[in-house]
Amino acid sequence: MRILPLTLAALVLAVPVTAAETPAKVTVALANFSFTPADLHLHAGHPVTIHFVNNGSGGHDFTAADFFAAATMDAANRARVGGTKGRISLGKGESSDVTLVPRAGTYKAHCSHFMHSSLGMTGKVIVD
Ligand SMILES: [Cu+2]
Repeated sequence: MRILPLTLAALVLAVPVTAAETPAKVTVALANFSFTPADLHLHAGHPVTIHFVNNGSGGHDFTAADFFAAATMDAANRARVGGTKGRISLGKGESSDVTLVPRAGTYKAHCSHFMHSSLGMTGKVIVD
Protein backbone atom coordinates (compact mmCIF):
# COMPACT_ATOMS: atom_id res chain seq x y z
CA MET A 1 0.00 0.00 0.00
CA ARG A 2 1.84 3.05 -1.27
CA ILE A 3 -0.75 5.71 -0.60
CA LEU A 4 -0.22 5.73 3.19
CA PRO A 5 3.38 7.01 3.21
CA LEU A 6 2.38 9.74 0.76
CA THR A 7 -0.51 10.77 3.00
CA LEU A 8 1.77 10.93 6.01
CA ALA A 9 4.27 13.03 4.06
CA ALA A 10 1.49 15.43 3.11
CA LEU A 11 0.44 15.74 6.77
CA VAL A 12 3.99 16.47 7.87
CA LEU A 13 4.33 19.16 5.21
CA ALA A 14 1.03 20.70 6.31
CA VAL A 15 2.34 21.42 9.82
CA PRO A 16 3.33 25.10 10.06
CA VAL A 17 7.07 25.73 10.16
CA THR A 18 6.84 28.03 13.17
CA ALA A 19 5.01 26.68 16.21
CA ALA A 20 2.46 28.99 17.81
CA GLU A 21 3.79 31.00 20.71
CA THR A 22 3.04 29.35 24.05
CA PRO A 23 0.78 31.65 26.07
CA ALA A 24 2.28 33.26 29.15
CA LYS A 25 0.35 32.70 32.38
CA VAL A 26 -0.84 35.31 34.83
CA THR A 27 -3.26 35.16 37.75
CA VAL A 28 -5.85 37.73 38.77
CA ALA A 29 -7.28 37.09 42.23
CA LEU A 30 -10.69 38.47 43.18
CA ALA A 31 -11.42 39.07 46.86
CA ASN A 32 -13.62 41.20 49.15
CA PHE A 33 -13.04 43.85 47.78
CA SER A 34 -10.04 43.93 45.51
CA PHE A 35 -8.31 42.65 42.42
CA THR A 36 -4.74 41.40 42.80
CA PRO A 37 -2.89 42.76 40.98
CA ALA A 38 -4.98 45.92 40.72
CA ASP A 39 -2.93 46.89 37.65
CA LEU A 40 -2.43 43.98 35.32
CA HIS A 41 0.46 44.46 32.88
CA LEU A 42 0.36 42.47 29.63
CA HIS A 43 2.44 42.43 26.46
CA ALA A 44 0.68 43.60 23.32
CA GLY A 45 0.40 40.99 20.60
CA HIS A 46 1.61 38.10 22.77
CA PRO A 47 -0.78 35.35 23.84
CA VAL A 48 -1.54 35.06 27.52
CA THR A 49 -3.70 32.83 29.67
CA ILE A 50 -5.28 34.80 32.49
CA HIS A 51 -6.27 32.64 35.44
CA PHE A 52 -9.10 34.38 37.31
CA VAL A 53 -9.76 33.01 40.78
CA ASN A 54 -12.32 34.16 43.32
CA ASN A 55 -10.93 34.00 46.85
CA GLY A 56 -13.76 36.11 48.25
CA SER A 57 -16.60 34.99 50.51
CA GLY A 58 -19.22 35.54 47.82
CA GLY A 59 -19.66 36.11 44.11
CA HIS A 60 -17.52 38.61 42.21
CA ASP A 61 -16.74 39.43 38.62
CA PHE A 62 -14.00 40.96 36.54
CA THR A 63 -15.65 43.26 34.01
CA ALA A 64 -13.40 44.83 31.38
CA ALA A 65 -15.56 45.11 28.27
CA ASP A 66 -13.16 47.32 26.29
CA PHE A 67 -10.15 45.15 27.10
CA PHE A 68 -11.84 41.92 26.07
CA ALA A 69 -13.44 43.51 23.00
CA ALA A 70 -10.05 44.75 21.76
CA ALA A 71 -8.33 41.41 22.38
CA THR A 72 -8.15 38.55 19.90
CA MET A 73 -9.50 35.21 21.12
CA ASP A 74 -11.24 32.14 19.82
CA ALA A 75 -14.97 31.48 20.13
CA ALA A 76 -14.65 29.35 23.28
CA ASN A 77 -12.78 32.09 25.12
CA ARG A 78 -15.12 34.77 23.76
CA ALA A 79 -18.03 32.79 25.21
CA ARG A 80 -16.18 32.53 28.53
CA VAL A 81 -16.10 36.35 28.83
CA GLY A 82 -19.80 36.60 27.99
CA GLY A 83 -19.30 37.88 24.44
CA THR A 84 -19.67 41.66 24.33
CA LYS A 85 -20.27 41.77 28.10
CA GLY A 86 -16.53 41.24 28.60
CA ARG A 87 -17.05 39.78 32.05
CA ILE A 88 -15.75 36.84 34.04
CA SER A 89 -18.31 35.99 36.73
CA LEU A 90 -17.16 33.70 39.51
CA GLY A 91 -18.90 32.27 42.53
CA LYS A 92 -17.01 31.78 45.78
CA GLY A 93 -14.00 29.53 45.18
CA GLU A 94 -14.49 29.36 41.42
CA SER A 95 -11.87 30.02 38.78
CA SER A 96 -11.76 30.44 35.02
CA ASP A 97 -8.95 30.64 32.48
CA VAL A 98 -9.13 32.91 29.44
CA THR A 99 -6.55 32.76 26.68
CA LEU A 100 -6.27 35.78 24.41
CA VAL A 101 -3.92 38.08 22.54
CA PRO A 102 -4.21 41.56 24.06
CA ARG A 103 -4.13 44.80 22.08
CA ALA A 104 -2.10 47.79 23.27
CA GLY A 105 -3.98 50.21 25.46
CA THR A 106 -5.01 51.01 29.01
CA TYR A 107 -8.36 49.57 29.99
CA LYS A 108 -10.52 49.91 33.07
CA ALA A 109 -11.72 46.90 35.04
CA HIS A 110 -14.26 46.66 37.83
CA CYS A 111 -16.58 44.29 39.65
CA SER A 112 -20.15 44.96 38.55
CA HIS A 113 -21.77 43.73 41.75
CA PHE A 114 -23.67 46.43 43.64
CA MET A 115 -21.26 48.75 45.51
CA HIS A 116 -18.24 46.51 44.97
CA SER A 117 -16.31 48.98 42.80
CA SER A 118 -16.80 51.75 45.36
CA LEU A 119 -15.49 49.33 47.99
CA GLY A 120 -12.30 48.87 46.02
CA MET A 121 -12.94 46.39 43.24
CA THR A 122 -11.46 48.46 40.45
CA GLY A 123 -8.35 47.99 38.42
CA LYS A 124 -6.62 48.52 35.13
CA VAL A 125 -5.24 46.36 32.38
CA ILE A 126 -2.18 47.99 30.88
CA VAL A 127 -1.07 46.48 27.60
CA ASP A 128 2.12 47.68 25.94
CU1 LIG B 1 -17.20 41.98 43.68
